[in-house]
Amino acid sequence: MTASYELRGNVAVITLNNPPVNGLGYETRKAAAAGIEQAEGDAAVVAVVITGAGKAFSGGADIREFGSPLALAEPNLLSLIGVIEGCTKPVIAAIHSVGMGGGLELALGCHYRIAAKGTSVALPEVKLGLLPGAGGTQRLPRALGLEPALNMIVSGEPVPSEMLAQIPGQKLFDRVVDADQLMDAALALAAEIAEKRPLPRVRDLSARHENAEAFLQFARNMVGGMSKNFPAPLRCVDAVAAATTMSFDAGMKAEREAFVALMQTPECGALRHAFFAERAASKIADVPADTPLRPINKVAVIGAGTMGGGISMNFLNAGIPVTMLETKQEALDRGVATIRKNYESQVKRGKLKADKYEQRMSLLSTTLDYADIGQADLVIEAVFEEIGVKQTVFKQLDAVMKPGAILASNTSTLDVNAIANFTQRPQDVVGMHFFSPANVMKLLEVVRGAATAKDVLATVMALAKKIKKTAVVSGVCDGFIGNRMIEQYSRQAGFLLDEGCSPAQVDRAAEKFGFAMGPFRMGDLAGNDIGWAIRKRRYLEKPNLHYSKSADRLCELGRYGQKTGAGWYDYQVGKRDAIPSTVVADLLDKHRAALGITPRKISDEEIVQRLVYALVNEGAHLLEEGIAQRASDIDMVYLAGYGFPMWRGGPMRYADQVGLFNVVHSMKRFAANPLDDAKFWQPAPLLARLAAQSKTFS
Ligand code: T1G
Repeated sequence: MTASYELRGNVAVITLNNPPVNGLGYETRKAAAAGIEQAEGDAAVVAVVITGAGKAFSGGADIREFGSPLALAEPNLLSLIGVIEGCTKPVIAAIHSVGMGGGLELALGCHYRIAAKGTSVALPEVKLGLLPGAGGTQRLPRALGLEPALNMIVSGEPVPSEMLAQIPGQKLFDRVVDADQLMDAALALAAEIAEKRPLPRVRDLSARHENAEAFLQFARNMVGGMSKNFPAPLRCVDAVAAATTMSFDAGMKAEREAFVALMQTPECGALRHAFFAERAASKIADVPADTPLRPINKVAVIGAGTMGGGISMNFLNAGIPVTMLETKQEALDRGVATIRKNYESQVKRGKLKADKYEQRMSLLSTTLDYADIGQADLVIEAVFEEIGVKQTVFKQLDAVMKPGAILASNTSTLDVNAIANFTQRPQDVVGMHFFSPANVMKLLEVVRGAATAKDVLATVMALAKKIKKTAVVSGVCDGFIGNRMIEQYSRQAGFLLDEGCSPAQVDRAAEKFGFAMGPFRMGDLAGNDIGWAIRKRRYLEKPNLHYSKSADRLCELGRYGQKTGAGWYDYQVGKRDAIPSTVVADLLDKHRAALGITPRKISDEEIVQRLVYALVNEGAHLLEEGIAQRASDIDMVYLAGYGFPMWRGGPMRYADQVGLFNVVHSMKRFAANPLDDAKFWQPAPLLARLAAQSKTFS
């Protein structure tokens, strides 16, 4: 939790030690500052090396301290860096693995920097709704040059140290060495420069660019266009611009003001919430973090359709061999051709190198014979969404798969317990619900059956990280977390049409709120027939759960959406622009007349509240039923899988910000609407309880 101090000959070595990533928390900052002072006071010490224990040099400021007095307690990060930079003896940063955020800023305050090859270097503060607040916007442009520094600060993306070391004229790294040589190289450098004066300080350099003003104006235009709901990126540009127009101290002042202002923004709070939500989601309350994992070296995918192909690509991308199985050769050929086409378009767009494409395709094999997949460590079924078909497939899998293989279903709504019971090994069965397009969407719902073994869960959660998915555990219910909530959202969208809204009005309100796509444009994209099939099932299962019939009327006309050239909107051939449709307007007029409804004007505020609070109320039920482990998991599902605006942190976080008392109060109004669903708008007991106690979900 601190930093250690030791002497290696006449060099003092300070090792940051605050697992898991040496976040620069108060105790660590205090110990590091004390180490510098100790080195200064020891006449035998000629130089100082700062390095990090464990898996990182430093992952930056300790985000867990944000919002607490510790974050700014002295020595705060700025003061610590000032102590380092002001040290009368040379201080060398020996950076390995990860040097991010405040960790990189601390290194920039050192007089010399050595990095191990492959070290990931970044200033990711912008991803938390911030900007580097400990001198990064002033020192990095001076060390690296204006353009590469601005790109790093505005993108927040990590860059390998050896790539940065190749930038002509850069002063970021004095040396880049093999990881196992890092400390020796740092000690050797210390001996080399021990007596060298004046001590080189990044703050004394100037931020180089042949036409800074023009470049910065271009950057402002680009960044402004891409970050309309995020204040931080443009503030990053302003702060970096100060490095070219102001003195170092004036630039530092400007940076500090911007940092403190951004820290207060709701966007920063939401992005920090999302950061921790994503990491919390990977934890399963009753599955120990050190649960042994089953090795996954070979994967089989049953079904080479849109989902099967997309699922396969995730594993190919991670370097894991896949065997795709189908019932007919032409289905296999089609599936392989689609995967090839996807990769080729990535190569064309420069997103994938040609040799990587070939390497991935070489990992793909196909078969029509179940006997060929028996040795796979994991098999994922992605066949037609009908329980009878699943039964046939899982009985065959049970017969051929080796003992210990994980049997996963990509079902989006069917009962994973029922599927598990088609086999003699229900403990090896789990749901892995990918979202279409499966090779693009980050969300993966990991559906835990009653019998699913803990090591199966731990293995799938670790595998999800390897294939770059955001995995969230769901219990078994119809629709799991995401689709169960979206069903209530869609019901409200239908009622709004009945009561007088047009599809475009509802979509505009939802998209103004920040959804990537409103419910009707999304329906036209995904296919309105999918919802139609679910409603038909619902009418049989729950006859007293009423829906607007407008969507059924639409589907009866064959208006399934983009795939049929018309849906809630009209589409021109080959175009995806949603054009308001007179056919749909007439359909809705007739539909309302048949119901005896006089259309009324509905405000955007009511539209958004009914759509979002429907998610919140259903989410509260999911928490109570134990289907979702925590409210932030539900937020993660909606941020990663349903286009909920990131800067609002997710539906449950948004409800907390609005105030649960206010949410419940609005729900009372909706319950009084005879055309809505009074029963649905009864607040879930958990929501009612929290609201009454002025508490929040988180
Ligand atoms: N502070 C505290 N905890 C952190 C942390 C941090 N900066 N970064 C990660 N963790 C925790 C994380 O919550 C998880 O905890 C564990 O470490 C492993 O994380 C003034 C103000 C460093 C690349 O934004 O990008 O400096 O769940 O699963 O995949 O300018 O974590 O295990 O209990 O992600 O190996 C800027 C954010 C801070 C870096 C490691 N720094 N972290 O990835 O592990 S703001 C960041 C990451 C700042 C200054 C400003 C990654 C990683 P738990 P993990 P990983």
